[in-house]
Amino acid sequence: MTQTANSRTWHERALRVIPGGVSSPVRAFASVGGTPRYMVSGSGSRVTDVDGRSYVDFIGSWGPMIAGHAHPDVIEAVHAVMGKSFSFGAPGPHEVELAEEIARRVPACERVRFVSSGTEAVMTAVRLARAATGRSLIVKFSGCYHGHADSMLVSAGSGVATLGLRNSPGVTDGSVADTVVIPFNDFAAVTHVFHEFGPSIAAVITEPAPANMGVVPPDSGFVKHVYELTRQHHALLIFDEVMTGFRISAAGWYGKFAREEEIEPDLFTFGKVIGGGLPLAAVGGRADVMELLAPLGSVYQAGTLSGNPVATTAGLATLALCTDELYAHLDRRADEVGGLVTHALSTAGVPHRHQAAGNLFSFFFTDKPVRNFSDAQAQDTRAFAAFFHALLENGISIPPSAFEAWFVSAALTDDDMSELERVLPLAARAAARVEA
Ligand code: KE4
Repeated sequence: MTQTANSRTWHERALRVIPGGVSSPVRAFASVGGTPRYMVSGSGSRVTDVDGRSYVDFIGSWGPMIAGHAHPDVIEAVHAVMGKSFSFGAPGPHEVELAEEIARRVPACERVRFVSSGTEAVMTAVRLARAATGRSLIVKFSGCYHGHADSMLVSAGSGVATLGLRNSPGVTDGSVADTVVIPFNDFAAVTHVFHEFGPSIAAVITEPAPANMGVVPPDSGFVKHVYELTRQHHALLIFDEVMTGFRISAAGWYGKFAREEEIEPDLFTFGKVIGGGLPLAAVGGRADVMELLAPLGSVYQAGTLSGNPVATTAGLATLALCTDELYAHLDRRADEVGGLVTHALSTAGVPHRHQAAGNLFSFFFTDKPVRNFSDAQAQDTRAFAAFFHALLENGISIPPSAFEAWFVSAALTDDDMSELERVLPLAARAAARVEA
């Protein structure tokens, strides 16, 4: 496997000052091996590394670059405000406009509070749920990732799954004592946990369609079942839509699937797309719950840069591009990519599962359905690694983990698809050689 010299040099230099050489573990190629590529620019559907090598990008900063890199509308909007200072530590019009846009798209978000990361949004949602109910227990599903707050780092997905960690040192038993973890898509388990602990459960938090163990869509009726149990037991339902929100529809998974099933979460967390690539996330939901937040209520939460004018402007400009036509286009592109990869892996005789939630999708290297985290962990990650590197060596950048979703952008072109189609047989054969 040839390394791009400059990425290697940069990585050696990074390792001397940054743990693992990265600012977020999943970027380190820990589960696929090799040296991460050091990226320096992006435009449309492509990113370019320090060696000047260009890649069709299916990571998109893990979701935010839904309209493509350096979209001229977003760049222009940010340029128009950044010259007026980046942050005031005071309220401003842009955050009001962004909150109004979120509430327009997701009417269940009667109030919105901005933070700087999905982790902070989840921390706030969990604290609110406990304050609103006076209860302690939070139920989560194994393989779902809700950021790196202590109470959520139990059988988490994404980088925790990628690194094969069960939990994290430094997370005390006390801080996870009130977190109950059950398998996703397990109707009996969620019924049992409410039967056992109902009066103590503050909330269930879930990715409505988990995408941090790879993409594991909910079985028909599962989310509704969870919702109904929360109603019966007066617990809250928190939809963690940091990944799905404003990506799989104008109103995320909620807009695409939940409303028609009359599922009304009490709280939501959002991130990624609403910041357009700048640090911005949000917690939103029922006014009576959200207004427990200081300064109206006594649930404390704060952030120096929360809702700053540059990040909110980038989010507004990105959402302005996220029209129904864009979502329809993303769905078509996602279907196209899924078809190309499935054809190549099938032709090479590589066992695989293509699983999708709207335009979020991933491939598991197994021939068995993946309905939960233990199914996902049973996949052949070595075959994935071979597939990953063969693509990367040939100019296609997919997430460096078998436990992540692929991200399509509206900037993908037919030429990008042709490039992918050209490289896929080679990558599929690389996976087949490992399988053999
Ligand atoms: P951040 O704190 O990374 O902004 O958001 C945490 C988070 C919360 N909830 C969900 C459903 C999420 O997917 C995330 C973060 N997603 C990962 C990608 N799988 C971030 C990538 C990374 O950790 O570098």
